[in-house]
Amino acid sequence: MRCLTIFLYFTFIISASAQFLSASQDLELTAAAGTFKFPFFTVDTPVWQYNGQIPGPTIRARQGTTFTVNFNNRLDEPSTIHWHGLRIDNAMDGVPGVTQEAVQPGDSFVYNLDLKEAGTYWYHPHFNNSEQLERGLKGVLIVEEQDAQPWSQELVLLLDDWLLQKNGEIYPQFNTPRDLMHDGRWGNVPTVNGKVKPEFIVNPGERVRIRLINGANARVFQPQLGDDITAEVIAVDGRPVSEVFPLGIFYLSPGNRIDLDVTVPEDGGGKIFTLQDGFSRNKYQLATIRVADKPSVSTPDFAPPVADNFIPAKLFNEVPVTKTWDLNAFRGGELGIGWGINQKLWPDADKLDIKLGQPQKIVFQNSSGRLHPMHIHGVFFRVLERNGKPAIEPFTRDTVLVGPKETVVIGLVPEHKGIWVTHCHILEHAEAGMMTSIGVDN
Ligand SMILES: [Cu+2]
Repeated sequence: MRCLTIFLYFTFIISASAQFLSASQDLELTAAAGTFKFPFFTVDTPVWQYNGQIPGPTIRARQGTTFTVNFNNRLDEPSTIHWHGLRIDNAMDGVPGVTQEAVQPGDSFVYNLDLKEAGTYWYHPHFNNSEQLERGLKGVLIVEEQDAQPWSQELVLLLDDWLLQKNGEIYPQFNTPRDLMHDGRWGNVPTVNGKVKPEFIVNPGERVRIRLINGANARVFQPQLGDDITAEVIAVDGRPVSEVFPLGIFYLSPGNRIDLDVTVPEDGGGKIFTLQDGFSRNKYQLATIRVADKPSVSTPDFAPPVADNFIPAKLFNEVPVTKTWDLNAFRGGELGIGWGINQKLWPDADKLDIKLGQPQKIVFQNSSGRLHPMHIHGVFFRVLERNGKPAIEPFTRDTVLVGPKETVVIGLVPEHKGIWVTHCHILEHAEAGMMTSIGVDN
């Protein structure tokens, strides 16, 4: 009975954080050790969490405002917060040793976030990443458009996975040789907002905005909703697409986000739609969407915003390659296996210096047989080519999955001065050195 009570309690907390927490313009965010109840264990799992919640509170703020977060570190080790995808003042980017000093245990740091662009973002530490995120430190940050749109409802789904032992504890060895030699640490328990296969209720005829965020250390998701429900991608990595397209096959790698425009069929009352993952060989269920057995509501008729043609691919036609980054592993580094960018391990990487406003072409050349979702802080980019063939992507990104032996060419126009790190978002690879930086100046 006690377990059930705790479970219900946590369920309430999670749904409250995911659905109803609407922030004022200031927030205290405290990282500390705590416990979390997974449904299939009789014991509580020790975790690290923000404000006592798994996942951390969903922060909602409006475009055009400044949002202040007072971060308190109550962990036994240093930490910081990185605001993934936000293009903000470099000093607020949360990278220790680059944009700020690490926040020591017991100390605090104030992040002032100037929210210029609406979209789906998330936040997480940028210190000892592979352990701090895996133990539970992450949350969603939503910047709402100034002009609200008449969605019937909005669902926010933070996808994650956990590597749990039979005793209910998080597997305590991090950055193992196995993690490092492979595609990082993949868990055995996928979750959505900290829950296992949660159910979301919608009404027939509703038009629902679904925000999907991949907060896992290493797992790639390929979300699928089936053919019986219309799901179109309206935003990638926080920014509206320039042309809406069906969900189809979209690799949501660690760090990626997509926003979906989902129309529930008018005659769908009583049906259940499954959100499943199609990336792994064996498909598995992430969540279900249950349609209430009720008459249809009227479907709101509106067009979600599309991006103006921010960086046309042709802008890069005459641009020579600024830099090729070769991605590969070798013996070395503190962990015994180093993941290098041009054979160099962070922090011994070569900074790439580029000029504000000048188009740049950068090549990710994966010489390894592993996955590398490459993330650039503070800038969005377009994928121009994959393996020498033009890529057709009507959107920008801040993270791109570079497959085994694949070569991906990207184009970007830096808009914000500062030092922006670039790293693999498989956090074990990043911890093993796969990080470099871009310096943007006049
Ligand atoms: Cu990698």
